[in-house]
Amino acid sequence: MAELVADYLLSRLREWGIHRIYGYPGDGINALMGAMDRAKGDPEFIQVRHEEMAAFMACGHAKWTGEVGVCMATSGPGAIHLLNGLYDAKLDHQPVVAIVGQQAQAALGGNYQQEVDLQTLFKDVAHEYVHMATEPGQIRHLVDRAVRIALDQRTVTCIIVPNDLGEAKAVEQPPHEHGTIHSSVGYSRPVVFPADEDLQRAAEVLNAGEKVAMLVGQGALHATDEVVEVAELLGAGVAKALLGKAALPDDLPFVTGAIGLLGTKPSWDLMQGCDTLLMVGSSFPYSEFLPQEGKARGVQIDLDGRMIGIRYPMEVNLVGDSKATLAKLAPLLERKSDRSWREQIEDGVEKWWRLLEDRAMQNADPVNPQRVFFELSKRLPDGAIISSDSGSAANWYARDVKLRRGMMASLSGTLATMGPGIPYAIAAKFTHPDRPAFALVGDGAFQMNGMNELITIAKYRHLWTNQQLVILVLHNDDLNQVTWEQRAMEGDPKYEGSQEIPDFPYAAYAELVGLKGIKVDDPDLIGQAWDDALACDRPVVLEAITDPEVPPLPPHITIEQAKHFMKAIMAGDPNARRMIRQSFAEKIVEFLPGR
Ligand SMILES: Cc1ncc(C[n+]2csc(CCOP(=O)(O)OP(=O)(O)O)c2C)c(N)n1
Ligand SMILES: [Mg+2]
Repeated sequence: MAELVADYLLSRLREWGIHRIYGYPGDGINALMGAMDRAKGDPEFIQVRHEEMAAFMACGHAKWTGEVGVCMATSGPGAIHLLNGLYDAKLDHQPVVAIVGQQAQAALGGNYQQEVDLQTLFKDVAHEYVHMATEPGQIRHLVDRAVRIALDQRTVTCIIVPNDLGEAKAVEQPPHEHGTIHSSVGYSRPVVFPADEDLQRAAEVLNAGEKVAMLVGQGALHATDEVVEVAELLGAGVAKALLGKAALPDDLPFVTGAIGLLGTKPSWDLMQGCDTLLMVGSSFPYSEFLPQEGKARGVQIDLDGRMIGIRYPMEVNLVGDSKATLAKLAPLLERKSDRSWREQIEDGVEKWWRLLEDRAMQNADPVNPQRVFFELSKRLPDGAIISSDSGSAANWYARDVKLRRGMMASLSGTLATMGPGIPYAIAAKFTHPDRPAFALVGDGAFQMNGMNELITIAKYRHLWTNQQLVILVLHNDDLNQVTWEQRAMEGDPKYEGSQEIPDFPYAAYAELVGLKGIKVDDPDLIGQAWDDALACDRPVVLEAITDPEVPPLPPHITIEQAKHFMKAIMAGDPNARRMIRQSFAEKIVEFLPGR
C-alpha cells in the first residue's frame, strides 16, 4: 500500500506502464521527489537542465515509442518553462502528460510566492484535460483520465498537485458512496476504418485517375507496406510531408521526398501534374504546393475527422486509420496498366538525386552544408534515429537525408520551434539505448538551449549500450533560415543586428563536458569526420563550419520571392556578392525575372 498521495500517484503511473519521467525539481513537487526516491528507479527520473527540455524529451519519447511521454515540473517557474515543449507535443499530436506542482492549498489565492494560476496557464495547451487535485481520493481518476485522454486524443494533458496534497495520506480506493469516482487502468487503440460504400466511392475516384499523386504524413508512419502496395497499384508517385519522412524509405524509386518550402522538385512536379490526389495521414498546410483547386480529384484518409477536407476540396473524405483503410482499399483498386506517369516520376526522382549530389559537391566557403548531409546519408547505420532542429538544418534534413527502412526521424513539424533537436535525440537514447541517434542542429539552436543538455548526455550516457550519439552543429554564425526568409519573403538585406550570432567553440565545449568534439572545415574531410564520429566510444559533437550563403530556398521560388531577393541585393545586403555567386551556383537565377 502506498503511504502518501505522491507515492500512490507514481504507483498508478507505473500501473499504466510509465517507467520514466523527464523533469526538474522544486518545492512545489518536493513530495513527488520524495516518492520518486522511494520508488527506487521505477519510474526512473531523468533530470534535465531546463523544464522545456523535459517537455521536448517527453514529446520525443512519445514520437519514438508511441507511448505516452511524461514530464514533471515544479509550480510557477518550472511549470511555465514546460510550455513550449508541451505545445510542440500538442501541435504534433503526441500523447504527453505533464505533472506540475502547486503551492500549498491553504496559500492559494494569497499572492503567495510562486503562485501562478496554473489551470488557466495550461488551459490552452492541455485543453482536453487539466485538473488540480484537491483531495487524495481524486488521484486515481486524475491519473487514469490524464493518461487515457492523452493517448486517445493524442494530445497533452496536465495534472496539478499542490505540495501539501502530495504529502497527504493516500486514498487508493475512494469509499463506495455518492460523489466518488471509480476508474481503472488501460487503453487499447481501436482500429478505425470507413464504411464499405465510402471505400467504394474512393476506389472509383482513384481508379478513374490516370496520374495519381499520393501525399503521406505522420499518420502513415505505421502503414509503410500498405502505402507501397496502393502506390504500386495506382502507379502513383508519393510525396512525404515533413513528419511523415520515415513513412516510406527514400530509396524507393517512386518516392519524391519532401514537399513544400523544404521540398523537392519531383514532389512539385508530382502535385502540379497529377489528375488525382490521395492524401494519407497528413495535414500539410501549404496549399500552393498542392494541385490547384479543381485540377485534381481528391481522396483523403485521416483518423481525425476534424482534420479532414481542410487542405484541398476532397471528393471523398475517409475517416479511418491509414493502415487499416489502405488495406481495405487495395482490393478495390485496379492496377493501372499504363505506367507512363509512374515512369515519368521515377525519371524525375532519379534526376533529382543526381542534382542533389551535384549541389552537395559544389564549393562553398568553407563547407557546403548539403555536403555534410549527403555524406551522412551514405553512412547512416541501420536503425538510426534522427532528429532535426528548426533552421536551415530542416531543409537539408528534408531533402538530403536518405532514410532507409527501419529508421525513425522527426522534428518539430507543426510548432517548428527551435530547440527539440538535442532533447529528442536524448529521448531516443533512453527509449532505444541500443540504437544510433543523430541530432542535426544549427548553432543558434545549440546556443539557445541545446548546449546545456550536453551535460545531461554526459550524466546519463553510461546507461546507453550503444554510444553512437552524434550532434551535428552547423556552425555558420548566423540564424540562417531566418536570414534567407528575410531576403526571400521580405526583400530585406541581412540585418546583422538580429542575424549574426556570437562565434563559439562547439567541439571544444563538447570536450569540456567530457564528450568528443570533432571540428571540420574542409569539405573533403567531412566523410572522415562522420566515420570518426560513428566509431567514437562516446557521444560526439560534430562541428561543421558551414557557409551561410548557400540558399536553403524551395525548389521553385516564386517570381515574387525572386523579386524580393533582387531587392535585398539592391538594398545593399552586406553579403550580396557572395550570395549572388552562390545562388548562381545553385541555379536559382533560373527563376529570376527576365530569364
Ligand atoms: C523558439 C524559436 N524562436 C525563433 C524561431 C524562428 N527561427 C526559425 S529558424 C531560426 C534560425 C535558426 O538558426 P540556427 O539554429 O543557427 O540554424 P541555421 O538556420 O543558421 O542553420 C529562427 C530564429 C523559432 N522557430 N523558434
Ligand atoms: Mg546558424
